[in-house]
Amino acid sequence: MTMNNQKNQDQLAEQLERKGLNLAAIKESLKNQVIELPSWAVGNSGTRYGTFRDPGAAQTIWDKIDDCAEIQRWVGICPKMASHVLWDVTDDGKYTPVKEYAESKGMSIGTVHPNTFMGQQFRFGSVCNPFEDVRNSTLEHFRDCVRITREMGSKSIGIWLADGTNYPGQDNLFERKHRLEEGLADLYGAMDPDMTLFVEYKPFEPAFYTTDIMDWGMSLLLCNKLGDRAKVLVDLGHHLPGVNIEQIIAILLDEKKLGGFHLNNCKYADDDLMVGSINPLELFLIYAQLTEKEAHGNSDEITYMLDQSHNIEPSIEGIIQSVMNTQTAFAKALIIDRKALAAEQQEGDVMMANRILMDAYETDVRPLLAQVRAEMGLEPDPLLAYRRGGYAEKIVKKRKGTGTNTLGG
Ligand code: AFD
Ligand code: MN
Ligand code: MN
Repeated sequence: MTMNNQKNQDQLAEQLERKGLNLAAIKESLKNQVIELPSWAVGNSGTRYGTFRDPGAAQTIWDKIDDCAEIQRWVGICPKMASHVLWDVTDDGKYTPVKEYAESKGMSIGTVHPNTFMGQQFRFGSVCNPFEDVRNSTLEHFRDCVRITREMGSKSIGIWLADGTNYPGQDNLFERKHRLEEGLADLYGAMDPDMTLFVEYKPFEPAFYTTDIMDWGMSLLLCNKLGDRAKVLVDLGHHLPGVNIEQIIAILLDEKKLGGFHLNNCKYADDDLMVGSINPLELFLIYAQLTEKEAHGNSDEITYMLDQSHNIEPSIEGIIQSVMNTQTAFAKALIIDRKALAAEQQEGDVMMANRILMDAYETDVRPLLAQVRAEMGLEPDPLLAYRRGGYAEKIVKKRKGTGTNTLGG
């Protein structure tokens, strides 16, 4: 560490000591942060208007593991890849080789996501579908996902249902709720005893009149009915404009029913942009709840995943920047002067309480993060280091012409 850096570190340590905070403990928290990388984000992805294909984009689950391992090489806090079963299929339907290949690359498989929205049979939904044969085929898929989760060595299943209706009168809403509860109970009962189910919610899209799991309240209702190993999954892009997400986080944490996050950012709807790129203050305020001492009870059991769609930026670069943005929000939340904040809250001094919180948000934590990365044996700027590493050029050559990896067309 250079003299100047050491001086900065000492100054920072003193500032933090005055707040009753410990620099070494903060650095430890930052080193222990874990974010699962989404297998479905490293390949080509697009919108319903089309996909801009990048040469070299991952095609197979093996490519995806390679790309995630490359990201992990530079960021150091993403040792797991979350999988989406129907986008990560193997030729022989066996997944133990996937676990072994991931391990050979220093990775492991994180949360496994069933896929109940791509098949033609899901026109009117999956478990909420009015036709029993579709509901039954969905339950079969769920059971296969439990097997895949087990073979991949994962302990968590993340379920997002696109189920819903488009028109008033289309279906009986009471019956849809009953089908939903029965279907999820079947999945929950099929899980191994050491598996956890994350139940994701979303207000609309692809259904536009009702979505069967439309908000955090419905997800919490279902999780409470299912049992201790069912928890709410909060996708940051799944809230109508203006919803206070950090308040939802505080409630779910207090109920010990926050299972995890799909991290992304949005401006208007489920835009799946880089987390922290549009509204970094919101991300900081979410981490400010996650790092409340009362939350510590189960905040280390929470699963953080990116869930993003990189349509115009190179996927790997978008993911690396997203990880860095999440580290920034977490670091800023860790340096909040909690003692002084609590005192001003008890005094009812609105101005000073807000100022103390915003003081942490306004702090430049890049030197702290650079130091943490240095102590982890990593470059201070993972994105620039990745660019210098030459991986992007390598995969273009290696994957040229495979699958849909052709420019334009
Ligand atoms: C879409 C859905 C939801 C889901 C993700 C991966 O909106 O967020 O988690 O696809 O299946 O973004
Ligand atoms: Mn999601
Ligand atoms: Mn989404």
